[in-house]
Amino acid sequence: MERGRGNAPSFEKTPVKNLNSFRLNSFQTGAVCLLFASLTSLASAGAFTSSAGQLFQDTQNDLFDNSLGNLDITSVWVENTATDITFSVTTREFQSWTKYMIFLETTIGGGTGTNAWSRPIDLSGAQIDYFVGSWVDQSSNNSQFVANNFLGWDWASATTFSNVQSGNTVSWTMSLASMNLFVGSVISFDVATSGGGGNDPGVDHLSSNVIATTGWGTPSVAGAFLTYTVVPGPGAFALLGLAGLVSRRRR
Ligand SMILES: [Ca+2]
Ligand SMILES: [Ca+2]
Repeated sequence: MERGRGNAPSFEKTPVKNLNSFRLNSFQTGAVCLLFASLTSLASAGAFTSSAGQLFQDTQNDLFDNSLGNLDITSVWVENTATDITFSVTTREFQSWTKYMIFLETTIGGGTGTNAWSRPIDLSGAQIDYFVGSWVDQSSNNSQFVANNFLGWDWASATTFSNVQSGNTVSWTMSLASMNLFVGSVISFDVATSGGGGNDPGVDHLSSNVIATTGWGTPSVAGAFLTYTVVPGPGAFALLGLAGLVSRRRR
C-alpha cells in the first residue's frame, strides 16, 4: 500500500465549506514550499547516506582456528563517491601481522582465476581483473593495486598506496577511473585475510560462511562473489536537491 494512503478518507470527509479556511495566502504558500523543498533536500541527503554504501556481513568464528580473531572477517562496507570507491574490512580482532586481499571482477569475461600474490586460493570460477594486497605492519605505502591484462598480472604498472586503519577496520580507496568504473557498473568481489607466508591461503573469505581452508597448508576456497553497483556520487544528489529548492523558490 502506498505510504500515507490511509490518511485519505479523513481528508475527503472535510466539509467543502471549510476548505476556504485552509487556503493559504501567497506568503504561507511560499513558506510551505520552502519547507517542503528543505524536507525533500534532507530526504535526498538521507537516502544517499543509506544508498551510497552497502554492508556485507560474514559469519564470525568461521575459521579453522577461531583463536585467530584478527583474521576473522565480520563485515565489509563498500561505498563510492563520484570519483572513488572504498572497501572497509572489519575483523573480530586486530593484529599488525594480518594480510588482506581484495579480489575484483569488473568485467564479464577475461580476467583470471589466479591472484597477484600467487596465494593458494580457489576463486570458485570468478575471473578477476584487479587485485589489492595489503599489510598493516607499516603505516603507509602498505597496499598494492595490480591489474590483470592479457599478459597476466601487470606488476610493471602496479601502484602502491596507503590504507587507513581504525581499530579493527582497515579501508582502501581506489579511483573509479583506475578500474574503468562508472555509475551503474557492477563489481563482483571477495575479500580474504591471511598471514605473511607466501603459501598462506585465504584463512577467511567474505564470500564464504563456512571454513574456507582446513589449515595453513591447504588452499582456500571462495564462495560466490558478492556484488556492488556503483551509485551516483553525493555531489549529484546535492545538485538535485539544490535544483529542487531553486525551482520551488521561483514559483
Ligand atoms: Ca568470518
Ligand atoms: Ca567467511
